[in-house]
Amino acid sequence: MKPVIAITPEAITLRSRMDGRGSFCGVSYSEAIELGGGVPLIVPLTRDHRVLDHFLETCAGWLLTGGGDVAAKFYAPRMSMSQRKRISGADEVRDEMEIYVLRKLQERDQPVFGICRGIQVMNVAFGGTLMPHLDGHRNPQPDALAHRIEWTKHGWLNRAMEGFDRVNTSHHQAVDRVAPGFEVVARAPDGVVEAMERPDARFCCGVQFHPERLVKKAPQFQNLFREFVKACRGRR
Ligand SMILES: [Mn+2]
Repeated sequence: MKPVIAITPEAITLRSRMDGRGSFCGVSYSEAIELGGGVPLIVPLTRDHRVLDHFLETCAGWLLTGGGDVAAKFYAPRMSMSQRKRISGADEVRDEMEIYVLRKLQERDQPVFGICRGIQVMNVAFGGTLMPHLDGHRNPQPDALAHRIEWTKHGWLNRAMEGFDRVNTSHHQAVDRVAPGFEVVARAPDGVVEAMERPDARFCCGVQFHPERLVKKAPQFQNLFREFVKACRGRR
């Protein structure tokens, strides 16, 4: 049996629809899970713990995807107005849902992989903070290997990517103070955190770049999903 991987979607609003609030998940995420040997399952946006507990029970691992910014109240309740203005696309239902799921996954030692916003909400869920805005990390081409990374520690991610050191970049926030229990494993040349992992977990990793957009371009990115799905095997 292939492991079922829960994927969290992005909250979006379509003004053209009466019931405009909905969820969206780029097909590149589900395709990357399929390529990695798993079965993707896009979960609903909800903060109902009974519903989330059901998916925690029935899915082998979770993939946290990109999207809007995490609301400031979850990591910097006293943030200045000028900084707060840089935050966009925050959805508190998604924030609360992912923070709840992350803490439960930690308790259960179940695998989780966070991409872009995923690494950021992972850091927030365990007590870290975010930079509300930074320049130089937005490249309009989704699969351009736009900047280098320097691997600072060996671990899951470095091994899976065989030390490959060029990534795409499509973010305006980043991890600031790193949550206790996590190790930064890769940084951009300007010092921005590009990957981190929790050494004592079965698989708890986050990347600031978008490997799902590069799986067909370089095998190292596909390896990330294969290793993640492999870590999920053996769990329901
Ligand atoms: Mn970057």
